[in-house]
Amino acid sequence: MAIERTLSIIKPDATKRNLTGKIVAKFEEAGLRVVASKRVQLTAAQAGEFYAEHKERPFFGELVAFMISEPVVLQVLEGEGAIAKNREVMGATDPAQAAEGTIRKEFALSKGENSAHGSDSEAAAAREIAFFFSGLELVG
Ligand code: RTP
Ligand code: MG
Repeated sequence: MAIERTLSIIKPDATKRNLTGKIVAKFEEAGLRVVASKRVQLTAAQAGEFYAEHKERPFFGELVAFMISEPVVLQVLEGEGAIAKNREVMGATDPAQAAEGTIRKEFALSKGENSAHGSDSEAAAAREIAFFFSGLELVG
């Protein structure tokens, strides 16, 4: 399988509860490597543009408000099949549906406050990495 890069966000519910290290450890244990990392406070405009695909969904306003409620940790993860692997380690969107041992099963509070984001395709990964990081910030 090819070496890929994917965008991960440790969401406000997790940064607020000081779970950043525990979440990064799950990715590292799965063979993913952190090749870029920064902690930022998103603006509503940035969060809205990032999640633009969900603009018409009923939870969009709530999602943007949540994503700007505390700082987030933005990371680029690299590894074999990193896009799918990241999503496997995160687990299903709704923690009630997430498999044992996944980030969302262990840490998520609800379907909305679900601790982590991961790009869902190669195209999304390319767009999302470029949205938050410049080439100079990516150190393989
Ligand atoms: P993400 O994009 O954050 O990695 O999550 P995902 O692919 O598993 O889920 P997606 O369908 O893309 O939804 C994006 C985020 O919106 C929030 N959400 N809330 N209240 C709700 O019914 C609901 N549904 C989705 C979650 O934070 C979800 O991760
Ligand atoms: Mg998604």
